[in-house]
Amino acid sequence: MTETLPDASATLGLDPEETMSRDQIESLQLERLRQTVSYAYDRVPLYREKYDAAGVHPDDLKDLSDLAKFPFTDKEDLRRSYPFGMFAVPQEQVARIHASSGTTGRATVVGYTRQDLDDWAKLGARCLRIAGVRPGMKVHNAYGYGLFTGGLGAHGAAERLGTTVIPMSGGQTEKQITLIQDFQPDAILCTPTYLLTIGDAMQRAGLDPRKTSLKVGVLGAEPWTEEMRHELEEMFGIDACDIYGLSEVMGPGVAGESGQTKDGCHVWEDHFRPEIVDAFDETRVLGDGEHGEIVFTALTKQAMPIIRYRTHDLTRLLPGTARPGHRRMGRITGRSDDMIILRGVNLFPSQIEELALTVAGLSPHFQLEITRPDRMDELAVRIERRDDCTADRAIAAGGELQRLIKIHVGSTCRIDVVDPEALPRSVGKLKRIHDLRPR
Ligand code: DLL
Repeated sequence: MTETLPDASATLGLDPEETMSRDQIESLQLERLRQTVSYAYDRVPLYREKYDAAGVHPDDLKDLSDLAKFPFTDKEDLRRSYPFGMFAVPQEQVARIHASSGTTGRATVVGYTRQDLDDWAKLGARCLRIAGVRPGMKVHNAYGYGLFTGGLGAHGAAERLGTTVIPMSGGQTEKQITLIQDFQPDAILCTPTYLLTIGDAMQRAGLDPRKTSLKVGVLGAEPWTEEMRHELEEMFGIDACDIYGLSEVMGPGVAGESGQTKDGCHVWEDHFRPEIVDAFDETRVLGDGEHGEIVFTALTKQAMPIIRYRTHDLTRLLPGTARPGHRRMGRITGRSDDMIILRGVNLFPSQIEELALTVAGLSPHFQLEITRPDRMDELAVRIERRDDCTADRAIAAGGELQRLIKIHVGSTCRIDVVDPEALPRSVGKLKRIHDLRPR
């Protein structure tokens, strides 16, 4: 008998659903979709009221495309149901609660049963594994622990994969650096801007981030660009992969990027059905490849079913590559509520990041300030020069960025190039936009 080589899925211990064909995934989705919509209708008054008012019933789901007949769910629904009105199980079956503070209004609260936590860990582990993290590796987790889903979500994922987890949480940058040097982790989990903060702090302390033991970064929770990937990979000599998720839909691990193809996050479609809708007319469901807002339906959640959740994240769906049965998301270009409309021109912070990182002498540390001095909105980009860029050269670099923004985005803005370390650093999700317009 000839010996056959074990295939990649057996060697890596992939979940069987990861290697399903598109057809298999879609029939699983339909079965799960019918179950979850009936489950939500029977157990959560908000869904029943919405569906009755819209004249739809779970029995109307004959096909995946029938999902478009059902109303959306949004953050406001969660706020109105504060704290536990969206839960579908009695409290004693809720094993954990997370909440996001949000900048305005009430927190949005989410709950998980034991089974939900188990699914979350499994999908998070998939994201780490597809990025290149392996059982037995040491994983430094610098996502914030607590009510934020990042820390505990990534923790569960890393444990499930069989790694040694270092639960550092966010902040205390000096201590992060000490532990990275002393514990010699193979992988780091944090936001891209926090990794930048750590790298910067290392360089200032005379340490070379390329000399750490780190090989992989699994980075997410905020928008970032290919230029930022390049910056971080160069800075640390690592592979930097994306991980996407949101609390309302589960937390980190809804989608993860392959370290081999680095071409966007695969949505784990055995557990989530994504749709893209027109960001300005949500009644229009768009096709694969078209840009719009991504909407998610969780197919297996018990404690808090979520159907057609409006994320406000702008992206598109692309065919799967590393996991062909699961579609990929393009990079999130921004959130529809983070879009700056400057004299009629739409602009996202990620466009500034992309352009700034092509200008020699400018660093990735920037913030956007919107003011309204004379009834007209003005945008100022405050950006740090790099250490090796003199203050004189920085003026020219600022002029170059201004020119690029005018050409590529179409907006005129002021550029203030400031000294290194003049801007606040992120320890988690970075707030790039400072809106100083009168309310
Ligand atoms: O940020 C979950 C998470 C934690 C994802 C750690 C990845 C890593 P929320 O606090 O509810 O949950 O924020 C969700 O963050 O709607 C996006 O706007 C943004 N976001 C999350 N991941 C990415 C990403 C977590 N990879 C919101 N790229 C989402 C761009 C992201 N934006």
